[in-house]
Amino acid sequence: MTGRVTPEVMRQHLRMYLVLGSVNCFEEPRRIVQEALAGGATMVQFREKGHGALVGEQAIQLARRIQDQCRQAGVPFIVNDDVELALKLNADGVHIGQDDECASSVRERIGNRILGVSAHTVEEARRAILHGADYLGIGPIYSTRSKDDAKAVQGPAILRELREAGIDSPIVAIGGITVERVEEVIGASADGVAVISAVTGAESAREAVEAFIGKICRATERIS
Ligand code: FQP
Ligand code: MG
Repeated sequence: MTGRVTPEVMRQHLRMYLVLGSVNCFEEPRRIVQEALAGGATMVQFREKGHGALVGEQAIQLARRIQDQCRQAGVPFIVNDDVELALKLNADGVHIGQDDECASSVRERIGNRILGVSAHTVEEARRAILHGADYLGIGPIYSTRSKDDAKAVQGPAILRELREAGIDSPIVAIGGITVERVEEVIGASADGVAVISAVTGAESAREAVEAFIGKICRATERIS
């Protein structure tokens, strides 16, 4: 058995992280995923929630299809919230937030799979790492319409604050991130960006992802 993902590899996976569910898609989710993977998305999260979300067998079917696509592209497939589903599908990982099951108990259940945890403060971030998180999802950095119960907008300052507090774990920024905002977010020391609508709502998901990747590469070169 291989061990936990290393921080170096985790940072690579986080560069261009696509998060989506059927609710976010105006066309076949699998087409958007295909395009995004062709454009170079580095990780995908299945987040099937919100008004009109699929449940039961239909949700599982969609998850399986996206997982297959990820497998073929060699990109990790992460399940949001639903640890049971992640285990059933043998997903590469799980993402949980502060209102979900406790990180340490999820870590016990998922073994060496990737564990992502949402955090909004230095304290939450420290606890998440202590409890076994492989990466932190930090946001909302900007205002977003993809999450009804999103917390207050934090701005990129929270990213700098976490680093100044000595947190050097892999961090992905989420919430309202557009291509134009990549430089600011990476400059504030995120390892990557997680996006929903900037890709699912784009005319071409592939071109959107390519534009993100281009910006991320340039921004990372600048700070390293
Ligand atoms: N960061 C990320 C990630 N993914 C997420 N799903 C969240 C943050 C939000 O539990 P949570 O997690 O606060 O809300 P929800 O379950 O509604 O998504 F960085 F991984 F992209
Ligand atoms: Mg959650």
